[in-house]
Amino acid sequence: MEYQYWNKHRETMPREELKRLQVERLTWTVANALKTPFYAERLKKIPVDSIQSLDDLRRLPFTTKHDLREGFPYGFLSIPQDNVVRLHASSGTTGTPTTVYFSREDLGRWSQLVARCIFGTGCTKSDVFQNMISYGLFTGGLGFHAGAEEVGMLVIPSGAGNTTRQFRLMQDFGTTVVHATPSFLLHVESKMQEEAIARDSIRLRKAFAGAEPYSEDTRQRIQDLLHIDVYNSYGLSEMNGPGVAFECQAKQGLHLWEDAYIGEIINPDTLEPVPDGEIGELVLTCLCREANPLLRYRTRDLTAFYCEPCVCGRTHRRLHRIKGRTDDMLIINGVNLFPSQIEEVVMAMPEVANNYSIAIEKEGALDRLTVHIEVHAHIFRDDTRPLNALREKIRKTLQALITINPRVELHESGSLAVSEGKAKRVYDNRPKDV
Ligand code: DLL
Repeated sequence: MEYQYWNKHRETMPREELKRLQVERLTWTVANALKTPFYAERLKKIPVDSIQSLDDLRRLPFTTKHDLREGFPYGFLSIPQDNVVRLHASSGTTGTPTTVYFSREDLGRWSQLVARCIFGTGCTKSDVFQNMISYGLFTGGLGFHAGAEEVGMLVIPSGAGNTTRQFRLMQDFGTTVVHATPSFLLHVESKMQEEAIARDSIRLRKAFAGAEPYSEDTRQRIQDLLHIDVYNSYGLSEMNGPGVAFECQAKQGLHLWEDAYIGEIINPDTLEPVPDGEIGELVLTCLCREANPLLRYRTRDLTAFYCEPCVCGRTHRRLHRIKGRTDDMLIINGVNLFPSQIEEVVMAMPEVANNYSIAIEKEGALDRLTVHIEVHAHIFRDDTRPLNALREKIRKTLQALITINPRVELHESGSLAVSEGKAKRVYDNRPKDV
């Protein structure tokens, strides 16, 4: 396959050269961080001049979401506010939101990174790009918008939701590429069936799907149902937003752009690095952000590095698909469970339609896990045997994998709640300890 690069030199530079660039940018970043009220205090006792290599990075303290909240609103700003041209914020469903700030140059560097991701999937300026994700404080909308414009695509800023209007735009303007959360893409497919939109009335060929975890089976399902090529896209507001790591056409993991970020993977309990290739928490340091530097930020995302070089020729290491977040882990009757383990079973079953959710209740002293799953209409018939057999098959497969005996409830396609942005999959209804 012919791979295309946005910035061939940068993306394929020998690792030794890449590491030298990282060290150069790290020393700049540390000096810049000292200009923020937060790091001026936090790094007081650390001889920052001694940070001269990638190994020295480990002498710096971690930064956590809690720190960002403590520093809200301007504690992490390293330039005068007059030079800040934009802010974004995380959804902040719990507590104070966290904010990120950009100088004009930061915005330029960010859109270059997103353009690199988009171009690396084989898109060109001839593509018509429909950005079906929320604009506003969320970074997904404006972040992809700017990157796609950088590539020169025709950008349709449709935003999330309103599937009927999305189809109309696709048909009117010949959209070839979309960006959405994977759960919204599944919803789009269900709606296409419902509204009887003919596949050949749209020209779609690719999608970028990210902002929430999803399994390989879910990707496959979206690809097969919509007849498109789906690329996994990872990012977080604290590190700009999208454009942190992205799949290339080889689709064997997400290249972390190591000229812009240093990635470490640690054991979240011991805070020590895990051996190469093992799963742990991703820790990121941004290397080319002026307004809002962050050192060793604990993302809480669980992943691992692929150690072998990629066939595409890029030298930037790849991350595994995110398995979940350290704070997503559910403990059910003492057993640890990640929602992604349930998705892996459910989305691999052809009888299952495009949505599911997980509920946990307290029944007496015990926790009760119920998995609600939408299944295709043809399974709901007068004869309830196929439905019962399917329920039992799902229950057994789940139990074998997660060692918990779940209750499985099957629903007709389209009956579970859908979110336009990140899907809400887990409803933990257990009383909270006070
Ligand atoms: O979700 C940025 C983004 C926008 C990424 C559009 C990709 C596409 P936040 O709202 O700050 O930023 O949420 C970041 O979402 O720490 C992960 O837990 C999760 N996440 C993002 N991308 C993926 C992915 C944006 N591809 C948090 N797979 C991150 C799994 C993802 N989880």
